[in-house]
Amino acid sequence: MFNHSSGRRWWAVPTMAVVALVATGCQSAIEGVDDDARPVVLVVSESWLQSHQGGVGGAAPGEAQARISALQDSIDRLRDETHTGWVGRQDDVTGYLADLSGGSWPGEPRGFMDAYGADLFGVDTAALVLDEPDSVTVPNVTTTRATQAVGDVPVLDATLVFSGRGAGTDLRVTGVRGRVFPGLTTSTTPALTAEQATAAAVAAAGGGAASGAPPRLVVVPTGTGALAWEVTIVADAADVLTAGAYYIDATTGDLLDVRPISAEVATPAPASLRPGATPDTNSVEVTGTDPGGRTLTAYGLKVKRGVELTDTTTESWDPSTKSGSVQTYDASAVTNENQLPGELVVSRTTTISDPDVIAAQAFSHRILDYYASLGRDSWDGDGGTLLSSVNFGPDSFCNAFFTDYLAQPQMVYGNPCIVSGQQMSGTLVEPDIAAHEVTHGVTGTSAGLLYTGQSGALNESFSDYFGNVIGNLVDSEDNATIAEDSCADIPAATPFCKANPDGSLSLRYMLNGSTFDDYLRLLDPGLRLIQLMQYKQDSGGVHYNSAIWNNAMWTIRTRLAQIDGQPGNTSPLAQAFDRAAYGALTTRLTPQSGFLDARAAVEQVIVDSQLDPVVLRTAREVFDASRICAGCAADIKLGGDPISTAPQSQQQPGVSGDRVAWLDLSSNSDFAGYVATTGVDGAAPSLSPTPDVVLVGFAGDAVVSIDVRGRVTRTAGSQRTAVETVAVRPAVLAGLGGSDAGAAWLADASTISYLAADGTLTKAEVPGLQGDSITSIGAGGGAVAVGTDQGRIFSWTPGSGGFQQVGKMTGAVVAVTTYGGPVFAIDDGAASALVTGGQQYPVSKQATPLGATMSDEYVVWAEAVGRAETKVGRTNYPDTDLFLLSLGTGKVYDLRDVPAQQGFPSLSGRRLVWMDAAFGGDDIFTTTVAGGL
Ligand SMILES: [Ca+2]
Ligand SMILES: [Ca+2]
Ligand SMILES: [Ca+2]
Ligand SMILES: [Ca+2]
Ligand SMILES: [Zn+2]
Repeated sequence: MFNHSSGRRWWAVPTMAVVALVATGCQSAIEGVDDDARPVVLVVSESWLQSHQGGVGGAAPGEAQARISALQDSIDRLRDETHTGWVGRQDDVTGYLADLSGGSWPGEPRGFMDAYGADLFGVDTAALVLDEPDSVTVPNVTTTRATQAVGDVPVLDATLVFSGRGAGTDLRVTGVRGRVFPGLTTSTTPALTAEQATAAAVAAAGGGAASGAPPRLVVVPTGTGALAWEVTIVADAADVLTAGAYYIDATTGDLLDVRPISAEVATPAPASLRPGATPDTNSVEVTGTDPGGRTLTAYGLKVKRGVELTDTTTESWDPSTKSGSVQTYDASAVTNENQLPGELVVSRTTTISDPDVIAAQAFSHRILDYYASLGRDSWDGDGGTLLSSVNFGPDSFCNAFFTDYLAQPQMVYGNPCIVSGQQMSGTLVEPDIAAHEVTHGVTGTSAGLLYTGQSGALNESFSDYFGNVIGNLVDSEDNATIAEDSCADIPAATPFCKANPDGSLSLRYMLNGSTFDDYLRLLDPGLRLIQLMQYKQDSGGVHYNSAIWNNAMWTIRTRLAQIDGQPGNTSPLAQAFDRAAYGALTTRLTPQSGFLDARAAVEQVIVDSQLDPVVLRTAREVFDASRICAGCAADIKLGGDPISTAPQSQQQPGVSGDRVAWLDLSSNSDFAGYVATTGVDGAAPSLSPTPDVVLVGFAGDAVVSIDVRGRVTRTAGSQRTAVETVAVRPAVLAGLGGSDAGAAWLADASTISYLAADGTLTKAEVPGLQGDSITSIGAGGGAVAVGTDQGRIFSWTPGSGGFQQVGKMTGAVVAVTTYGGPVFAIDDGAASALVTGGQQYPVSKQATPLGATMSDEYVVWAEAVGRAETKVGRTNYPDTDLFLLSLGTGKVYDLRDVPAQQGFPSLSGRRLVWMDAAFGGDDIFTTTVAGGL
């Protein structure tokens, strides 16, 4: 999205490592591998170790130690043989290596895997399909991608990437990253047909329909492997929970897994441009005038009715598959995203009358040409067709976006932005916007940067960077403004067209002066609040925080052009830097990468590409001045002790005694993830087996989770028990009320399930709903509270009677908590109230929907304390602090008067945990609250 984000992004990049520790002499947890004389050659995975030590997780005692010793021996052997400093990092899932680097081995990846594959990665060359080497994306570096297969059937999520140097007989392997799965022996002959599997997937989805893409056979890498049909289900645009890839066991017809990802499940292939194919013989040139008055030339195909806007003159055009063209559709008649792309435009003559149509068709081709010049085969690196739809939505839509969730990803442009009669912008079909959106497609099929917090800000920023690089090339300009052409005829600043220091108007300005000290510390409120009330806070401020990376990158580029004494469009140094930025994005970054990772990636590629030393020096100076450097961020006052500050988004924290649990979004979805659990000491967390959980909370010592299919699971120690299956959409809207005594969730429209600490399940109907829907659930002290969209508050003590209405808020109840009898509720009008002893007392008027919790002594919630501001503008988002109400004295305290948003508190006794944005992402913090307040 250009202005606002969608909660709906799916990325197809494998999950990266979560936690690891170095196996040195001081880590005595690993018996038999402590050898002070050895160099540290292996970073052991704490996650893998926890689940494989002492026989847990199917491993025999001692097996974990044996594996680690064997890996160390193999790395030592490799070091000895090559006399180079190889270091390995153990994979969290397989226990073999996830990353090997630091050395140099003479030969090709194939030979390397013959010699070392089985020992280091658990598979050898026979299990791999190697792609053609790519030496285009990063000059002087050769990247070779390999996927694992059983027979002809690809193994899901199994990829290794080899980096190397040199060519021909002088080729060397210098690094291997990724994950492959040993021990897969499943048969590859399906018992079910594709049709039977499709029917099973549609039934399992309970809605939606199979996409046009034919199901494919894959091996799901659990145990010895399970042969499965992968069926893509598409659904209504808003239905993020039904749509996804469904994996149907090809032998039994059982549903094995669901993943919230698009049809683009294939791993992105490296650039491998086919030799330019000949355009279709019916190809003709078309012309027209775009909304900015440019005379543009594009291409179409002669058909009976005139000229169809399919451009087959692109470098990615492939006549055999009819893919890789550029097409433009008219979406005037489209009323929801499901009907996209609309009608393929057919013009009666070669003169195109709709200015938006000729603009989309011409700019799209220019954008693909630019990426082809970097060695990329269309937007997806795999020769995909680039579709655009113009004239989408009402005039107040005011946006353009790149869909990566429809069966056929595409560009969508709204009309000029008019809100309440005021013209906010001109056309949105202009070069910067087009290139910005297509670059989202490039990112989605390469780094897969998650659209939240720092990774989301980087995702936005790379789109602005290449949007402006390409926009400047198209227009032969040298500006730092984004979407200035949309503001050409706007007389004065509007919310879309903002005033720049030089007097110009544009949507954003690259040289905005922001540094990391200006980082907007907002939380990403997660799926429930997005679906319930569109409360998304720009996914943690991605369109504000992108300004920091924009400013740094464009400053570097501008200085390099100045050194060359040329405009950016022709400066060799600026172009070399563009290539380094592209190499960093497509070969070094991962879904969770933050600003420091991105700086390191850019600098690594500059070094590997052997660019003029002035490029590295300039980049370092500017990154330092932008405060994008380890340890150079301004001192931030913290509200407590960090439990987890890993770069991914951590949401829905809960505490029970000294245990903490949360939802870890480190996989390929912005809303479904792993359950992470650890102690209040913040030791490395352990993760649930699959990243498909949407709700999590404690029920006593046990953890309760609800996954994308509505399956409720109780996990106590290593024991996982299926509790029940619920309708997932209403359950997500209501949320999961967890506590150290028990957990409650919505079993169906009016029935609440309560799981006590001992595992007992009790159900109760909420009476007298009168058509209300339940919008929040809280649990604590053995009681349950629910709130509705009409403001009604109900309370129930499982084991003694049913629900009773106890209170009424003015607006919809968006957060509710209880302990024993008293209930605390927050409505969507920012009012909070305490209900106790049959009375309702107003508490505050600036309460946020960012959660509430309660003990026998205190209530804690997130209160707005001002407005978050940045160098690039005021936001509509509050700064928040955790407030405390003492039930004993009635006093209210600002518990944590510290910068950054705090929210989603959870209490167990006086132990408090919450979500905190102090470090620029969604992290988990803890403290103990004093008594006697
Ligand atoms: Ca521009
Ligand atoms: Ca322009
Ligand atoms: Ca704060
Ligand atoms: Ca985080
Ligand atoms: Zn964007």
